[in-house]
Formats: sequence, C-alpha cells, structure tokens
Amino acid sequence: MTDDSSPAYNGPRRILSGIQASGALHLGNYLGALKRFVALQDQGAPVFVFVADLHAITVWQEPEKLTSQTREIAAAYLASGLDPARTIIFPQSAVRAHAELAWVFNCVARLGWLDRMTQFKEKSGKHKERASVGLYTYPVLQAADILLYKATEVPVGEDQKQHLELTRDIAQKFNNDFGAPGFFPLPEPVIQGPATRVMSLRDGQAKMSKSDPSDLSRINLTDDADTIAAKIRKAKTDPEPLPDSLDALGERPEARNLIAIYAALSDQSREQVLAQFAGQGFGAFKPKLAELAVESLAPVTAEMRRLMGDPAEIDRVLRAGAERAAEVADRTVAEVRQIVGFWNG
Ligand code: AQP
Repeated sequence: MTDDSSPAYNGPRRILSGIQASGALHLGNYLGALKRFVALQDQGAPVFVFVADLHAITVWQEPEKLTSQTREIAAAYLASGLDPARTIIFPQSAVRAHAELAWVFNCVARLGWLDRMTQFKEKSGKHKERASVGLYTYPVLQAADILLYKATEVPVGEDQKQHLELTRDIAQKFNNDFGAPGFFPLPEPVIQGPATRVMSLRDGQAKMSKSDPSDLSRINLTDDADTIAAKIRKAKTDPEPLPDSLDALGERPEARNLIAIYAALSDQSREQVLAQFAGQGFGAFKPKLAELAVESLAPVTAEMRRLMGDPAEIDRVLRAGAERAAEVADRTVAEVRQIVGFWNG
C-alpha cells in the first residue's frame, strides 16, 4: 500500500524501539530486542528506547504491579548494557504526546488496514468482541511512538513486521492527506541476526512468548541456572545428529531453533555453530547450549536484581530520559497541530 515514490524524508537517522511493561521478559525478547538495541548504540545515530506502559494496558494490568513492571523493563535495558548517557530511556506514558499523536493517527488509519493485523487476531482469540478497543488500535499507537521521534529505523523481531508496514502506511497517508510531503519518514524495520524469531522450546512452530501457558516453553530472564538447564534438557528435539549445513538441517524446526539460539548467544552465524557441532546429537549439544545460556544471562539477571533493589536509581534514569524524549516529541506534536489545523490561539 505504501507508495515510496513520494518526496523522501530528509531528516537525520534516528533509531527507536520499545518493550511492553507487561511482566516477565524471556529469551526471545532478549535476543530479538534487548541485545540488538545495545548493538545499535554504537551506530552514531540517536537511540530512543521506551517502556511501553500505554501498550501494556491494552490487556488488564494490576495497577499496583504496573509501576514495578515498568521499572523491571527499564532495569533489563540497563542490565543488558544500554547506557543512559547515550540512549534515551523513558516510560511511554510519561511523554503525553504519544497519546495525542495516536488520536490523530486513529483518524488517519483505515479500519480495513487494522482488520488485517494478525497480532490482534492472535491476541483477541475467539472472543474478539470482548477485547479492548485499545488492543485493536495498538498498532496505531505504535505508529505514533515511532513517528513522534521521526525514527527512521526500528529494531524489532519478525512478529512486528506487519505493524511496521502499517506505520509506513500511516506516515504516507498523513503526508499525502495534509499536503506535507516528506514530513514523516517511512521507517524501516531492522530485523537482523540469527534470532529474529525465537521459537517455543516445546513447539518449533510457535513463537516463544510470555503468554504461552507452559513455562517450559520459554526461558525467562528471571530463571536461575538450574531452571535454565532443566528447560533446555526438556526442550523438544529429534533423534537425528546435527548436520554440517543449514540446508541439510531441512524441516527440523526445533533443531533450527536451538541452533539459532546458540548462534545469537555466542555472536556467531548458524553455519559456524553447525560446523562446530556437525555429527553430534542433542545429548551433546544441549548441555553446551545450557552452559552458554546460563553464562550469558546470569550477569544480566544479577544486575537486574541489583537495580530492582534501588528503584530510585531507575527512576532517575527514567525521569531524565522522559525529559529528553519530550523535547523531541513536543516539537513534532506542535508541527502536527499546525499541519492538521488545530486551534493555536
Ligand atoms: N520469540 C521472539 N523472538 C524474537 N523477538 C521477539 N520479541 C518478542 N518475542 C520474540 C520481540 O521483543 C520485543 C518486545 O516485544 P513486546 O513488548 O511487543 O512483547 P511481545 O512481542 O508481546 O512479547 P511476547 O512474549 O510475544 O508477548 P505476548 O505473549 O503477550 O504476545 C519486540 O521487538 C518483539 O519483536
């Protein structure tokens, strides 16, 4: 739907992403999001990373837990290596402009576009009439999150690709409808690395997800070493040994998933991992993977725990980040208000 032939946005490169404040983070979030945000800090473009608490309440959140969940995600950002001196880390709801721009975009996006969103279909399940309106317009708020900062690159996992396409459509339609060519960029999803879609440990066809009822399906960032090792030991696999190439791995989704996890944790390609383990069975591979997972996650979880014991430190980072983010966001909203024709007397 997006027509890329319109005058191009010529503002600076900006990188933005976020994670919902809806509790427990898992290995999919770590490899698909956190670890990659950290790598993007050194690219010479400003990085904005927020805690999506407005998105979190699209499904019920206990009010007394939401604040601590917000701090927990912020702690995960810091523990993974995001540096608040270089990266603007903030809670989404603390920058009011997110909600304001989302309303304008609700009036730009078309019902037909939202009807196609597969995540809404998955999350609303069989009783979509009981889902919140917010869950339905979730991707419109996501477009506001991104375009408020005129972000040009958005690192995400595979599951967010469709939402990014919608963001581009909204940007394009806003620019066209209001005669503001090139006002909003058409942001690019950055879906890179061997683990853009970490799968469930119990089913190689399903995404690792915090809403999976089986805790054995995922590795949580809060799991201790024994739990991580046990979950990997119990992970579904097949009896075949590992081959020496990805092609030869063929249709073995569980094997592919564990190889991809090993590759992402060890900063290698999947080919390199296969070269190392070719001819070996899962009896040999799984203990190595467990060792690597524990070694990689233990420092992150330990630092998260330390930070959660000092909420004032997290709040300082979030307050400073919200102030810096609001400077950029308020500028965009002031421009949007003028473009749309809102009263400014
Ligand atoms: N399995 C995954 N593999 C790779 N990346 C993933 N992400 C999520 N799951 C995987 C990426 O993590 C970032 C944060 O996502 P979110 O805040 O939108 O959380 P989510 O996608 O809703 O996470 P879950 O676990 O999948 O939650 P439920 O079960 O509620 O749907 C995003 O960049 C996402 O791509």
